[in-house]
Amino acid sequence: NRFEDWLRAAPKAELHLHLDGTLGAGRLLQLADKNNVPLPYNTLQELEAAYHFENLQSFLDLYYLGASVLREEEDFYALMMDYLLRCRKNNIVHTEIMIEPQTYLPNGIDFPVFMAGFQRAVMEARSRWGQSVQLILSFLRHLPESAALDVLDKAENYRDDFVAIGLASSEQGNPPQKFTELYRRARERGYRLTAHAGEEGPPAFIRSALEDLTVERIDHGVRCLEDDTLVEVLRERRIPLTVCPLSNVRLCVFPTMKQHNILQLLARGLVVTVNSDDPAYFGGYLNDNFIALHRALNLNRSQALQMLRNGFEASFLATAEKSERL
Ligand code: ES4
Ligand code: ZN
Repeated sequence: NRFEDWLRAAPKAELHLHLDGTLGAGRLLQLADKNNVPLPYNTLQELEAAYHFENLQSFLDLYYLGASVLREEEDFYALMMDYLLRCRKNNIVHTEIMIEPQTYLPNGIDFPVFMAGFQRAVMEARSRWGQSVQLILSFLRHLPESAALDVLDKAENYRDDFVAIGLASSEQGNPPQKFTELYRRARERGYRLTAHAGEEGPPAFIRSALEDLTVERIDHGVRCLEDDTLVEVLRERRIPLTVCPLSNVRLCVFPTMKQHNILQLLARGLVVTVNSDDPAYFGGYLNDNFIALHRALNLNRSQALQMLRNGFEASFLATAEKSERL
């Protein structure tokens, strides 16, 4: 297939990826066994049968359980290295990876353990094949802002490892304005700013992320189409949306891929990008997301090329580094 071959070969940027979302079922069970972490699933069949979600929360319950098997530096190294090798296979030349310390800290795993594993894998990929990688320090919004502030302070020892902060987890009941002080401090410390908004939450959450948190881009943001004035703000300010098609269908944000609104977002002049979110749970890496759009929505080359270019424009690379890629 000509489109698919062309797409696979095209250089890409990925901007919305949770590292814990790349933990495949096979490695998950292997690490649970190695680290003596008890799970309610004992076989690959049992575990994979659980990969059916009704909404974001039903997914997050399995996702946090899965991540709890990560315990030792070598586990974090292996997880990061597996994903970076996937980048190479998918021609993802630049990637921005969300790391969520609040998933590991309750298990007694602290920054020195997971950061050592992540840093070693990233350095290897940079030196072995010139992979471009930036890390995003992502906070869990179902937890209090005070907990996030403590993590931001802990991350000061790793300030150079993170380009930005992000905000993920349960959107319903946890509006962006809950984290106004976190974003104020992060901005002061020179972090770039992004946040999940408008995946399950209303357009008002996208507005709050822009106004209260002063984010430069929005993760997901697909519900913006419910508010014409908001669409105009996003278009005018060229605020990128990191859209995750397979994720949205698996989490029932849209009933099927044919009903996804990504081409409407693009037609409205928004800076739309394509991303995989949690590829091990949602049935595909970045190339699979583009191919699913081609099959369901007849995504054509010019639309795909626009979104590929948007990926580099929307990245947190410095302007000089961007122009080399574009
Ligand atoms: C997530 Cl799809 C999604 N939404 C919000 N938080 C998340 N964490 C991992 N995947
Ligand atoms: Zn996400």
